[in-house]
Amino acid sequence: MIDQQLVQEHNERLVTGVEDDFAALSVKLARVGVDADAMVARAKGFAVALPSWGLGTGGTRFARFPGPGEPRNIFEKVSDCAVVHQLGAATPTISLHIPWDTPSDPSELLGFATERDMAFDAMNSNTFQDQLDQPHSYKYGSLSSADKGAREQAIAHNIEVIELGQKLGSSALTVWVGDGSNFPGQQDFTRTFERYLESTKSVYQALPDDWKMLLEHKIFEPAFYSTVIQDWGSSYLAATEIGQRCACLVDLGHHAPNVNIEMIVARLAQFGKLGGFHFNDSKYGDDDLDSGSINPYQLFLVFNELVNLEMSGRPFSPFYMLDQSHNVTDPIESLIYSAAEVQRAFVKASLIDREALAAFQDDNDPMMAQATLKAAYNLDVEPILQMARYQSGGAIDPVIAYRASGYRAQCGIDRPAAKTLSSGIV
Ligand code: LRH
Ligand code: MN
Ligand code: MN
Repeated sequence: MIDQQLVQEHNERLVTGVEDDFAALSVKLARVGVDADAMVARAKGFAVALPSWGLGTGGTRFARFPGPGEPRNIFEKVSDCAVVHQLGAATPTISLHIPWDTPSDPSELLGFATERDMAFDAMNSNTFQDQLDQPHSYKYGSLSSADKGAREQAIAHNIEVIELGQKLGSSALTVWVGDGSNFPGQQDFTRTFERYLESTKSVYQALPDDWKMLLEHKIFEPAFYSTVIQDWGSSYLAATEIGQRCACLVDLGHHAPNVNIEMIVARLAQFGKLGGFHFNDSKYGDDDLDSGSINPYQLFLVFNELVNLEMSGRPFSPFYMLDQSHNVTDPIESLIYSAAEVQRAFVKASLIDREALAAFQDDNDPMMAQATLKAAYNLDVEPILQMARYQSGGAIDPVIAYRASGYRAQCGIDRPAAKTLSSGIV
């Protein structure tokens, strides 16, 4: 972890300016009946989970350019996550990917995380890759494979992930499969989906009563012609067939360009099947860029739906996770930044005058309806986020504090990387 003294000194240098900015914003918000302190409290209550796979440089299928001091195992990943949370104060949990993160001793891992005030969020299974010494290949699919052996192996893996998650205090399993086909005619759509449903139901039978199972859809990749759970429609059908504790997970990067994701969110929520999110941003496909870096307005509109849902008083507790990894930034900085962008969208969406919006909608006044959304979106809520971090013991400007700490350089010394030239596959 970073020396808390350093964080304090950083905050002391900035806090007067933040207090001034916050006071000015409070006056402005008070004019429209909003209590800025209540917004700080909301921001402090907001949390999004970190993806364990986002702490290293993800790269692309062409090349990976590892940075210095990247984590080499799950313990080092947890250490980095703890730093992200220490400074950004919005990410108290970690979503693990198995077998990438399988610990030899789960209780040791749990203890290590707890000592750093971190806990475990949804567990991710992985049947999109073959593992060493595994008897059946996933080359032609996993839960939906025509090969019964591959299906049974994938079911058993998912059940093992649940069992491990129970030891770590998790309460959800996220299932994303790359199953699909590259050529017309390669697979029978209906029979493939039937096999998927049958396998997934077997996994569901092993789901503890207080767990959720989240089905993550994705339009394409690695399959380039058809994917079994390609969109929210297939995901909804599957989740409905499978059972009450099964719901859909929306990864923002898993849709065709220009798809109205916020409307998908509303639909799933309306029918009780909105299970959770993988937040990231993209311009072309599943780009896994930092949240809010390309289309922050879309993120805000997603949170408009989520806050609306919360205000409606319906039971609602989706899992919020980041899912990003790429080539050009320090992953700790990117994760701090993304978490703050998601939190920003949440705060801005909380500022929408919902009564006015509903009235403009009922009056068929599109100009004023969209202006009501924009009034909240265009507000600079940075002082609220800064104040929330400050009050939570985080850093007012977490990326600056992180850079000043020299944490990465120290990791470069403590974590000597094996000397290999990483090659891309074109
Ligand atoms: C698939 C995906 C899914 C995986 C992760 C590594 O594209 O979004 O969530 O588990 O990437
Ligand atoms: Mn994802
Ligand atoms: Mn993805």
